[in-house]
Amino acid sequence: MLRAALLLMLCGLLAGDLAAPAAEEPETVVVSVDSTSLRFSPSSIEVSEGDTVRFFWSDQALAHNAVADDGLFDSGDPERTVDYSFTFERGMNGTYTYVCEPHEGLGMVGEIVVTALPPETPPVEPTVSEDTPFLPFVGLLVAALAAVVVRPQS
Ligand SMILES: [Cu+2]
Repeated sequence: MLRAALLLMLCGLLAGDLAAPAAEEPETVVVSVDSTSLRFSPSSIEVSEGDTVRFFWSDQALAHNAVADDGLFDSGDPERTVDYSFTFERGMNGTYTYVCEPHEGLGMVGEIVVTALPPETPPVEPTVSEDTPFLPFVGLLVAALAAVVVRPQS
């Protein structure tokens, strides 16, 4: 059983190596309000193009909003409960500053650094060509491992 498990693990690793690198999944980063009620939390974040920033707070003592200095995003009127998301699309890399309008003078400001994605590459059809030396090698390796596994235990 142990050998079979090891073989499965090895096959998994080999398959992982052969697979094309997975595209980075878009993420959502939540910005809330900290316990002082006068600061975004976290006040500075770094995301990638394609990621979403979600301004989310509920039942706060004070009403807040999040408005980009350049007008790119705006959660609307200050509210004690806000759930507003903004997605930074490809090409929108840069540094964005924003404020809570009622509390900007008290330092309730934030920063979002958006990093660029690597250039898009067209999807490549996986092909098995006869001059690919690696695939037969993997076959041999798996066969050798299988031989070890099926050998009767002494
Ligand atoms: Cu505020």
